[in-house]
Amino acid sequence: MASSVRIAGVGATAVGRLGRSAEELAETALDRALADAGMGRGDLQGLIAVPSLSNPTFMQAHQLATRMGLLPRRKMIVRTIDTGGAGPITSLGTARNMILSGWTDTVAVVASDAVLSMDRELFRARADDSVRGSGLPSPSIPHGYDRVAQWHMARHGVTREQLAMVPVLFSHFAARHPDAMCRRPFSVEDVLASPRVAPVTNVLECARRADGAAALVIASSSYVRRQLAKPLELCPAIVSTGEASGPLYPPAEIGEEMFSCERAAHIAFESAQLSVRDIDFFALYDCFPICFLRALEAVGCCPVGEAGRFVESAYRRLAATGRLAPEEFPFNTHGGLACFGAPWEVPAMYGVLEAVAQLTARAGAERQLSPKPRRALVYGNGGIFSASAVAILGDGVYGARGC
Ligand code: MLC
Repeated sequence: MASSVRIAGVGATAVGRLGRSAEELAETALDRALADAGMGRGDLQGLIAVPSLSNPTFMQAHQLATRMGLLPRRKMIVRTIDTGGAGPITSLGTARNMILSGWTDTVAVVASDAVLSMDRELFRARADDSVRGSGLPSPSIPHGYDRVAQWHMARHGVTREQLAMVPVLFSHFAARHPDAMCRRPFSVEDVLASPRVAPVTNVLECARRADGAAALVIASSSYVRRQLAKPLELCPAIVSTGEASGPLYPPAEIGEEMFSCERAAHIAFESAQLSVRDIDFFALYDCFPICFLRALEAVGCCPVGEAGRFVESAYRRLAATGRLAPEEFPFNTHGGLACFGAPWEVPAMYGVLEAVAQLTARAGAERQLSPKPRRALVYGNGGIFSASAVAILGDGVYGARGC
């Protein structure tokens, strides 16, 4: 059995309007991740892909594997995983399990989409259709999150301004990332003055439509030691993962039972024998501010009902000094979904890539946490709080129930 499972290589394309198909982008990202690991296509023994919205195909991972000449091959497992935006983290966990089970030594995970190059009406129709039956007005996904935001505001006293502060904080980080779509920090006033999409959701608070792809190469530590020139210290371990599910869209009566991030985080913490105090960096899914606020509470960064005030205190520090040090707010230092960019089911991969950059001290002078974090937690969310997947990366408790 493998002693630990490592992220041996990462790769991504640019993010924005790229005018290339999801398949082409996937291929580029995967080849870059393989090159980063010092591997070739011939070294892969597994491939996991998530579906794209712009070009939905039957057995997406098989499509890609066949196109890239990875099949037919005797030792190759190919799987498509659909847990929406949680897909990359579900895939990470699945890849880890495949390796720990001894099925393979190496698995690539790839996510890609081209939803900005899509016709905007077609995007809206397909996005609305993804929550068919919800009865939500169009655009249905923003309206679904908006309903939850309103519920949370009524229950916990979160203010409209506190919601708006979330993308403001992340715009400050995104402006320091060379690949992010948001190029300048914006203010609460900018957010509140941007076009209204739903009652308590404006454009600058929405996951930003984008094209892009990202890939990971995952390998057993013994494979890394044996086959790769890359030092093991530059290959963070996948310490543990956890998953849980909720309904595809909010029920008529919203209640705590529809949320699943807390359970996913609990599973990940327990199997790693770690707690939130052991985590130095967090990549928390933030397709809309309410998703980030709920995640802060679910993983234990603040007590339930306090996330609005938690964000506001970071915002007040930013407003007082004009600058946000990554150590002051060790979350989504790449900028998150609204500010970095959101090619449909790819964004949790950007969370993993930023976590890997942080854990290996490669996030650059502007975003790197100091001291270098030992462990990161990455959370992916699918649908409208419909799927939660959490991964803990970095130093693990090896030999326990972790890796
Ligand atoms: C949009 N714009 C932004 C922005 N979002 N600008 C800055 N920051 C943001 N976050 C800009 C666009 O660039 C464009 O500018 C203008 O707003 C209009 O956006 P559009 O997308 O071109 O068209 P429109 O039909 O008006 O739709 C706006 C929108 C849509 C906000 C309703 O973008 C949308 O639905 N976004 C959310 C996407 C979504 O639901 N993703 C999944 C999240 S759930 P310009 O200059 O070009 O006019 C999830 C879980 C899962 O992540 O499972 O997937």
